[in-house]
Amino acid sequence: MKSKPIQSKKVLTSSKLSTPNPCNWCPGCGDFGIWSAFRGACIEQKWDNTNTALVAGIGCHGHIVNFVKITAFEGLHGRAIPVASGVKMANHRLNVFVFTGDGDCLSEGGNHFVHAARRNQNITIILHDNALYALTTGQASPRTPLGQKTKSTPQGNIDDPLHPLRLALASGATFLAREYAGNVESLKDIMVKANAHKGFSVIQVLQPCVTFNKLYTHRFYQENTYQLPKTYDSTDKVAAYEKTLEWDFKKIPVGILYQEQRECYEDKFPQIHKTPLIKKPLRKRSMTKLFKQYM
Ligand SMILES: Cc1ncc(C[n+]2csc(CCOP(=O)(O)OP(=O)(O)O)c2C)c(N)n1
Ligand code: SF4
Repeated sequence: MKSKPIQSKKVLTSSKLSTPNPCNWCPGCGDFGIWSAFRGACIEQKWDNTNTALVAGIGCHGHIVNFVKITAFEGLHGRAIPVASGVKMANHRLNVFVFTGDGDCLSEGGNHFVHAARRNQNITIILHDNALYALTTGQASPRTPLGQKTKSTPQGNIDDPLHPLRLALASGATFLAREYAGNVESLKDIMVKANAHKGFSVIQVLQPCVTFNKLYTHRFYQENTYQLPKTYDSTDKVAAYEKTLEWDFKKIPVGILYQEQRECYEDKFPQIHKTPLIKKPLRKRSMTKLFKQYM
């Protein structure tokens, strides 16, 4: 494909990215780390309104788009990925980021996650994984561990949790990473690499919900995560699968788990290779003939 991502010529500063909206996350929420990392990446890479679009789901995570001055769409619960796919296909030169929660992405939006991965849609998913539904005050999500007591599981969760990177790998995603929200610099670097990767990129961010999740706390992640060693081969699919199993042993690897070069969805549409869809002239067409076939 010939067209390249649009490069902003302007110098981007922190104040240019700010919005007047007051931040409404609880003090200490892991979402602050994700916000800082993303702002840092925007400044470093000059991501702004001219070259980037954000899509968010519904939940505490989704508020992030109110605090970054870049064109954004906060969609229906679970439907962020199809909206982002549409944005990307309309203008594939944009950097497209999806901010989604573990409930939003894996429960209500689970089917979209699987199929966008299968198609290798060229977008970046930033999965705010707090292992429960936070905005609705702490019910179990697909990430809630077995046995954990929540508002909706007062006697302990009877379901096994879903592992998003394992699911994404099996579905065809081509960039998989995980980072703790408190490692802001490293998370920023991963966001930059995920966006540079041409294909479906998933970053599972370990995001403590300090109000409702008393198990997966900042301390838990500080004590139970480790950086993948430099010798780790991120092109080895079997090794990546094995890494996704390590959570079960309470040792949580962070870093880039997997990268693969594979044709992405937009590459399969020669009609948009030279010119993005939004730049194409609109042609007036009569639909009467088409409708008559169904009458
Ligand atoms: C179709 C639909 N179902 C349920 C809801 C209610 N609802 C709003 S936010 C939310 C939970 C969000 O949890 P998650 O996606 O994990 O995000 P978090 O709040 O934890 O960041 C739910 C169930 C809704 N708005 N729409
Ligand atoms: S409820 Fe949890 S996820 Fe939501 S803002 Fe508060 S700490 Fe963050």
